[in-house]
Amino acid sequence: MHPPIDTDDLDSALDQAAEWLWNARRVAVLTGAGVSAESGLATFRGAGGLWEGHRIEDVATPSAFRRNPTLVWRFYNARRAALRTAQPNPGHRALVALEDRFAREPSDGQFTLITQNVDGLHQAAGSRRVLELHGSLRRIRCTGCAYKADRGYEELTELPHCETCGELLRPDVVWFEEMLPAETWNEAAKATAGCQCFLVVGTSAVVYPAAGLIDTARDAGACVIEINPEATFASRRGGLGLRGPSGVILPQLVQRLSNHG
Ligand code: BJW
Ligand code: ZN
Repeated sequence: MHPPIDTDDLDSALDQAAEWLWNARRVAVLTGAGVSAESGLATFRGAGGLWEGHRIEDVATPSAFRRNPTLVWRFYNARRAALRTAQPNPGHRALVALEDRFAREPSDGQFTLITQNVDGLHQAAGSRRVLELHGSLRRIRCTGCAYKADRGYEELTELPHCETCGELLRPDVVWFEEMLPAETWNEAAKATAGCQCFLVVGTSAVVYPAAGLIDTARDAGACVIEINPEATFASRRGGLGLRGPSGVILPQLVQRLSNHG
């Protein structure tokens, strides 16, 4: 692992990051809400992170849903409504360009995009291999039977119920205290342990087990690059910090990489 690099010099940090990527064949990326901030979507924590005065921990748990499903559905319906018009930003598109580059390596090349986001904007931008750790706002599922469906971002009733069994429907996302989808998690852990370069983009890195992937990458000897306007818990674990919005920094990084060599 590389010692922490505290640099104000974005230019040389970008050169270093491009050099690491140039030498890598297998790359994995972990994204969080910050990558969609420039698409107009709110992040969960920090300034503007509260929804109508509620912390995410108060609306994204099974107990919150049992206590007040109408409140929880209001939160999710508002976010689903915002996604009807939200568009991918240059950060999402730069990750597509990175995938194009690494996934087409003749041998052994691999690019894995691991996201904590449920907004589908990576796929909308054109990313092909996306591992959604925390589910998707497009999908709903029944709390009483096996019904599950992709309903896109169509408007649902205030408190939607299952047409088959009559029980409450819920968003197919992962709340606190719930397990992540096992197969997706295993794939993410495997890609992280096998990568040579790991990018951490737009996440506060406080939510586990996703944040633990940063340690997995570091322990496996990967170069870790964080892209975030702020220092985070990920920064404390060392690696290279590229300070700035991902919609600006990621395209610059891709540009450096194509100029390299
Ligand atoms: C920009 C930017 C720009 C802004 N460009 N960047 C101790 C150890 C291990 C685990 C635990 C523990 N204590 C408790 C736990 C368990 C818990 C947990 O981690 N809690 C912590 C908060 C302490 N984890 C769980 O419960 C998980 N399950 C689990 O562990 O199962 C086992 C278990 C079973 C039974 C009992 C207990 C455990 C599940 C976690 C599920 C998280 N779900 C959510 C909601 C998903 C649905 C939804 O979207 O509504 O996932 S919570 C929320 O946080 C959401 C996000 O994916 C996740 C992470 O947030 P993210 O993406 O990092 O966003 P922010 O807002 O925090 O940060 C944004 C960043 O962007 C900031 O850094 C900005 O600076 C930056 N930024 N503009 C780039 N333009
Ligand atoms: Zn049902």
